[in-house]
Amino acid sequence: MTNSTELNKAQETSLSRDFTTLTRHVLSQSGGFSPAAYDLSLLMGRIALAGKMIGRHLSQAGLTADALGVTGEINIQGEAVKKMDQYANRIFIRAFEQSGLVCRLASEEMEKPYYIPENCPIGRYTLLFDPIDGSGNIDTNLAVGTIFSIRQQEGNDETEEALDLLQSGHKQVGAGYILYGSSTMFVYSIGKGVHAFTLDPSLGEFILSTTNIQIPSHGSTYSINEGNFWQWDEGMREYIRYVHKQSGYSARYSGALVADIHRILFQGGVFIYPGSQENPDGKLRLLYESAPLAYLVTQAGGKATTGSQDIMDVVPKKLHARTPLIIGSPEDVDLVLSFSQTEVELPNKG
Ligand code: P6P
Repeated sequence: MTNSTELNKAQETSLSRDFTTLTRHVLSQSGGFSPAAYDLSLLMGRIALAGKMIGRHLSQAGLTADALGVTGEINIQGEAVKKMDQYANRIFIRAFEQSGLVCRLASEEMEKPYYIPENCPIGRYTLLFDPIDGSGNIDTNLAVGTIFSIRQQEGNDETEEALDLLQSGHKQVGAGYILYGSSTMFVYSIGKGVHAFTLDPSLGEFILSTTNIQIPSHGSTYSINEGNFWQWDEGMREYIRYVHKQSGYSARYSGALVADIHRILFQGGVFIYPGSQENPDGKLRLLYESAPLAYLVTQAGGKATTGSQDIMDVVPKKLHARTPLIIGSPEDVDLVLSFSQTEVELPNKG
């Protein structure tokens, strides 16, 4: 029989949890109630609003005429544009117009940055984002995500080159992702640890579910598209042969970077999208995919590298620059790197 004290304690815990909303948490993380803290909290709240609207559209896509499939256009990446990509990109634009928060949006779906001049005198942030990561999964109802990165707006560079964005990942003031999976989750950091929120549809709020996530030092998962095996260099092929021979490794690859990273953030392991003979820089974009995820994973105690340089140190030459990516638990990233030396010294795994 639960006595009233235990009941009250449980109710108190539940109430406290329900009031730890995303915007309140960002305020507490920002260490006070300064205008900058409020701006960041409101900005995160607008990203969350966009995520809720995208999640709602995804959940009804199968029942909504004209929601699925391709638009017939090819984006700057040379990829077929999914209708959902375009919808999600428009959602972000609408979420930040008249917000006074963000002066410029840079997206995988837009060749050039999108300026919101009425915000620029006030909103001193640039938001970089991949509105739907893994959109190939949409038509088969598999997990997809949104990735975002927040940088200070420096100068009034309204030229389309957005030269001030071509700086390293250390210039990020915050980053995160939204995972549209069995539940919708919002995971972010503003440099004080990594925190996860789960959408409570009955409240329409993202509620804190895991705080100060620490990635395990090692995990059993290796996540890579082995269909490209013969495209890789010999060191990467040796790594794959090594994990094939070792017991205790599992291959998991969803086709959506956010879903694979989310698994690794919580359970450990390594995600790899290497360069190939055809595409030495790999496939993933730096500014709105690899750099924000590197920011998060390193905040959680993990590692992220191109194979020769920390992702956070890479300075892009162009807005849609690509980069190879090896990211995850420190021991597992180091194991991959140990095969990239010319002499393969097999780690003495038992
Ligand atoms: P591949 C989705 O297109 C994406 O950008 C990531 O979400 C995903 O990890 C990767 O590309 C999948 O690429 O070449 O293995 O299909």
